Amino acid sequence: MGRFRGSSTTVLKPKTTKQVSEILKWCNERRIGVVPQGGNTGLVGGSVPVKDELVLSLSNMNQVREFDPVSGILVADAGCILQTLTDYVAPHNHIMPIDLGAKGSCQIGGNVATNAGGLRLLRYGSLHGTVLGLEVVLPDGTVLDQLTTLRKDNTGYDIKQLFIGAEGTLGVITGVSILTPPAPQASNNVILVLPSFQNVLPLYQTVKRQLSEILSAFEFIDRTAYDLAVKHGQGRALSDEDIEGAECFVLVETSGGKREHDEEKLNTLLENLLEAENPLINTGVLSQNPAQFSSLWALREGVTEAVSKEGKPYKYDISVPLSSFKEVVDNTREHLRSKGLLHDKAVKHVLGYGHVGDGNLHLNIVADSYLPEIQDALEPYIYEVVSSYRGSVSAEHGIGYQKTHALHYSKDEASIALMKKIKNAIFQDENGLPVKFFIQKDIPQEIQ
Ligand code: FAD
Ligand code: 2HG
Ligand code: ZN
Repeated sequence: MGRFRGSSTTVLKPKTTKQVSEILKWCNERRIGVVPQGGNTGLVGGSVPVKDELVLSLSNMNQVREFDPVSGILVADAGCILQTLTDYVAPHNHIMPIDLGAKGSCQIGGNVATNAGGLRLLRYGSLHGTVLGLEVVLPDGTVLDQLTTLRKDNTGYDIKQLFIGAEGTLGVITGVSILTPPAPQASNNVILVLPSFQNVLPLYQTVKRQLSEILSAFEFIDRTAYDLAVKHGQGRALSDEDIEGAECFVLVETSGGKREHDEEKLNTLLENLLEAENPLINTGVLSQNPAQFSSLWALREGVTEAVSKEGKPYKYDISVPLSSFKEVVDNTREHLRSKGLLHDKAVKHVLGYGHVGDGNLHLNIVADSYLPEIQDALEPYIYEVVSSYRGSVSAEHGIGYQKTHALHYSKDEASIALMKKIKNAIFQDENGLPVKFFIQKDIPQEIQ
């Protein structure tokens, strides 16, 4: 996002876990701040230095360690790029349980560190379920070998879970063991064009009921998000006729075992939707071949890139009730308008998109430039809205540098205190005292 900038002089790119261990031990003894960096695609400023920290890049740790085609268990270095792993397991008829727009650059270690959600969570669940084991280097250089490939292991606390989503604040992930599901025999997708956001919820219920086991994604983009994706060349635009009167769009993907069966189910769904007395959709555009399948996905996956091309993005990745998605986007726009900030030289667009099935809305505000008055208008306004729904101020992107001050909107005091205790238990010096130094340059004040 080009929003955060530090003044580091050093990037280290270790090739082995032993080297990571030596680096962390050396830095820990000298109280040198370290920023673990994966593919640097994170959206909350967690992977970039903000002061003069040492950058520890995992990009040279990029080997697959083992793959068992029978169980589908993959063990890989943390620096392997997600797309590379996807390509690696594909000939064995497996897929990665996680997929996201940044797949060409993000690393599996970064995905695990952020507990990234993405486009397949609806079907395959979160990384808390699919990651079987981790190898982690603790701040003092200790290597924690939890790289098991066991499906079951109830021997005490499940310590690896602590590092999933810890964003590098507790240690550096160097290896990941992950369960890869069998590749679906058939995948289809369709973009449904909706006249009103009100229809999204009943549509989701209908689609779930009718597609049941073959439904693998249900993603939402509003009209502004669609227009920006098209403007910046993400995917192929639908025809003018198809998008006439469209307030928003839903991308539905199916993944199943038999093409004819899945196609029949999807076609029947479309027919039922279009022929209903009060149709929930204006129309549906079904992909007819692999190129169209990718092109429809690009309209959804490409929104982040389109937003960055359009201007300077303010990003809010929130969990709120599905029924409030539109209200949150519209109210934010009106709030900015009431402050006189909705014009070409300030905020150009307010848009919403996201993972309906996960209750996760991406609220993006695109500005001409980053301005303090926009920032002040957005925060704490948005966090208070989220808090009023008992939602989350970071559904899937993490806390990073950007959201540290907002943690208390989603976590109560007791939870923050417990996080602090856990952190202190890991960051002890040889006298048993918690060290006042952290592996990542900026930890929420509340848990320092
Ligand atoms: P980085 O950005 O390098 O790092 C992210 C954080 O993890 C930092 O705090 C860093 O210090 C830490 N870290 C990185 N590697 C390690 C390691 N080996 N050990 C310990 N800590 C580490 N996120 C979603 O959840 N769902 C999405 O659908 C999604 N889509 C995206 C689409 C685009 C186009 C982009 C640009 C981003 C998207 N993201 C999404 C954000 C997401 O968090 C990242 O893309 C990804 O998970 C981060 O991986 P990375 O390797 O780039 O990590
Ligand atoms: C997505 O779902 C990502 O496309 C990115 O999580 C969201 O850029 C964003 O705000
Ligand atoms: Zn997302």
